[in-house]
Amino acid sequence: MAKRPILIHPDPRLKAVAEPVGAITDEIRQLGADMLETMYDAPGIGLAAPQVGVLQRVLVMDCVKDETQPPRPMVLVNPEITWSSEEVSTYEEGCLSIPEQYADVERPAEVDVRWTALDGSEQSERFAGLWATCVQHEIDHLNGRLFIDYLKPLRRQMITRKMVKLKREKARA
Ligand code: K1U
Ligand code: ZN
Repeated sequence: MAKRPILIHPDPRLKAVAEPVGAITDEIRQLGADMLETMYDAPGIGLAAPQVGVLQRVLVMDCVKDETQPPRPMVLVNPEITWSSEEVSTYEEGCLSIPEQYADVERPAEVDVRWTALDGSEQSERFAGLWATCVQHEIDHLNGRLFIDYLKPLRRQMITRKMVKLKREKARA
């Protein structure tokens, strides 16, 4: 396993629509393992392949927050939302590609998701709570959408300016 660098907004790769994965290869299994290591190290509860510069439809997540519970690392290939609840919930979201910026985002409270697992099997599950918020945030990444795209233009611009400044400072350091 290897940690991969996380892209910081703005970056054209974070605005691109990722390509479906054709087959589960060793390269995809390696990508999943590297993404989990990168996510746990950050630390984060999710990560999508475009955030590490790979424009393929792969995401990882583990939303187990209670440290007395065992971790649940998940790798979802070609995930698709097949049902969304009418009920919505609001969560103060963050993003590893937009460090230290948080905002309330309203999304369906529950979603059904279908995906391919790393053993090639087809899976589906209903997600609720933080898992539902996270899987929708990560699928948005696969479609080139960031949580700040749900905000009013002025707030989005302010956050983007802060990120441009942060990237400039990081490049100088
Ligand atoms: O996709 C990402 O950028 C990861 C992001 C996922 C996410 C967070 C909140 C709501 C929806 C999706 C993060 O993991 S940000 C970091 C974070 O939330 C966290 C970090 C440490 C402990 C607990 C949470
Ligand atoms: Zn994110």
